[in-house]
Amino acid sequence: MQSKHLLSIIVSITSVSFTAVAYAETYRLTHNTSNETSWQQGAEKFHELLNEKSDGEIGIEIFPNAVLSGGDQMRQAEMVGRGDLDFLITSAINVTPLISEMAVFSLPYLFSNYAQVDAAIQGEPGDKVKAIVEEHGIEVLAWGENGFRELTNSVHPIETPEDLNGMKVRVAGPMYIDVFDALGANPQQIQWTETFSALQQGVVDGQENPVGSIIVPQRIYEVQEHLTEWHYSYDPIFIGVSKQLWNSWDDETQATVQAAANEAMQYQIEISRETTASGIDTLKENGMQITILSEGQLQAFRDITQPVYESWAIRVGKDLVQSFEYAVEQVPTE
Ligand code: X2X
Repeated sequence: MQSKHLLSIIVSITSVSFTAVAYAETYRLTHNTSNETSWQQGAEKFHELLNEKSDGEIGIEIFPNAVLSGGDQMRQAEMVGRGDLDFLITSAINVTPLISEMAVFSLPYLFSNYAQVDAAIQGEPGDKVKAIVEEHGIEVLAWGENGFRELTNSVHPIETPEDLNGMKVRVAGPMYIDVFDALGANPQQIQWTETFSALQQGVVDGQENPVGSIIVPQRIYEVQEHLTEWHYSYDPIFIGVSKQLWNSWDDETQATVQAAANEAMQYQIEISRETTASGIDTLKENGMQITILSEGQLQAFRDITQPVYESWAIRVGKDLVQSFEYAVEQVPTE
């Protein structure tokens, strides 16, 4: 009799705590930059909006610097795809080892301006990529922006491909290795979280990243003297969620999560573009020397990276590349 009573107490305690968890879900979100970036601000906005729209039922715990994948920025997508992690914010180039089609956005010199970027990525071509990523267990909720990637180094101003000859440059992913090989540089793939100290210690001389999203907030100007605005590759980010988790939600929850992601990424894009617009001045104030290339100088970089465009276009798939090219062509270059 007494033990039966004890059992019923245990059962009721268990169910009380179970009920409490079921009414306030906290999910884990991984991203691979510091907590100073617009990626982090986008993640915080996502948490805020989710909380608000779900009347406090859903929250997000944010883990920057890819800590949940042991600092390995490429592994985050794999983990979310398997359902081991809930949400991620990462940039397209990090997903290329898992899904080669994700390289389409960053093909060298595909995009010349934001209007072209928006037409393609927020339009039908972007939706095609979403459908491909979904097959790998990740629901892409909304696209945000890392940005046009610019080149920095600690040796000398870069004005021509020859200036890159033999230079040790840290790159993020496989396609960029091919690009820098084509440019005659010496590319090395290094985790982003290890790049600042690699630059500081002279393991590498240079790196490439967007001004507003990364170079300014992660204070790359402290370890780099020169920046060349060459806009060679565009890199989007996205909020993704494990398909397994997504499928476990009813329509209403899905709509709430979707709406929060849309707004959060819109907000993130705004910050990223504002910081980029003011970024060159910030970098100058912090002692960087800025090189702006003329149209003729840019053409030399376009020409030399064209074979990499061609070979990666084959890996991505002709149809997908063409849908991006078509969307770009509908928008004037300047
Ligand atoms: O690693 C990088 O360079 C970064 C932070 O831009 C990416 O995630 C691709």
